[in-house]
Amino acid sequence: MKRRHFLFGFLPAALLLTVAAAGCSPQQNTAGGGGTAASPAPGGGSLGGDRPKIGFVVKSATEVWFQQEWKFAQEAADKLGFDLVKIAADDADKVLSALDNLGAQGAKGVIICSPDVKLGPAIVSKAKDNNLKLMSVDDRLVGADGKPLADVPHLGISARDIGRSVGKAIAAEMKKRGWKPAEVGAVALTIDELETARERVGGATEELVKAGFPEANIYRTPWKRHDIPGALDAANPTLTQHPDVKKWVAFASNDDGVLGVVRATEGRTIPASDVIGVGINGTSGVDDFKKPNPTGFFASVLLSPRRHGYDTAEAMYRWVTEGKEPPKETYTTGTLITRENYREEMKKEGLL
Ligand code: FCA
Repeated sequence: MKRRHFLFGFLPAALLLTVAAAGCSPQQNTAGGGGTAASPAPGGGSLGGDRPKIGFVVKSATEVWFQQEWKFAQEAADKLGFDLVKIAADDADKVLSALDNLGAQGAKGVIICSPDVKLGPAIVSKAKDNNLKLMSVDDRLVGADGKPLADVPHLGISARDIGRSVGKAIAAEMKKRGWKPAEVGAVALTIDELETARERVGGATEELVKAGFPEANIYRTPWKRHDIPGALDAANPTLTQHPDVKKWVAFASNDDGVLGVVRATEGRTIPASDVIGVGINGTSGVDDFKKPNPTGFFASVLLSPRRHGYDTAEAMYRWVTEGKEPPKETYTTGTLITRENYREEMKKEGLL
């Protein structure tokens, strides 16, 4: 799939983001793309009365990553001429009723990042009942046996490789700061039920150990509520249990996890210079880079919400209008960003 560059700032997406940023609890939300005020289709696509409708269901409307994904999906809708229905669904009931709701609105397809990938078979059957073509983004749906649903087209990240670059970045920075691995503790926030998270944390662990980090000093800590406060709460007991450790590194499946750990170290007045946190996404970690003084959030692997939002929406549009099915698997890559290079890298992605 091709990379595309467009102008930003379409009003519906902006309005939606304002609602999400104001702390609107995740719920069905058809503001933005689903409106009937059909905007022109500058890039061609279907003109006239029958614009196709496509749903984009995400597990969290408050996580910046998903706001960005929606924003780029909306760009595809505006450019190609279809209506995008954005729905946040943070539990099984909301996911299933979102699919019924889309069916009732006459939507033709849906892209989903489910709050629980084990809902896979239920999602497939609901989509079928509602005549919705289905593809997954970010988190791959699994069947009752825990194996990926290979028939559902999926676009995700190259999780193991991206995790490896997190581990390498931490190891390189430790070396630069002259830290002795034996004196350092690692908080690794885990979501073991989610393959992409397992792979990311697994890749980072693998590289750290390869670089000489003692495996026994990697404290795997389950991350139950997948937001920054949830990560802070998860990290605190781990830090408390190791009062002798003075230098910490942190990694997780995304920025929010690492930001939570970093906030926990700050709460315990561990100096930023004694913390090396490396995230994934770039979309929320960037807030720490913008602070005047460095924090313990040292780097992130910047992903492409544009590819995850725009490309999936375009692929679904082609599927419903031309019958062209998306590839079964597409995996995207990332770029390491720090305070030094984040501006130019984020500009390239249309994020600044
Ligand atoms: C998962 C994570 C998100 C983002 C996405 C690509 O869904 O929860 O933060 O990293 O994969």
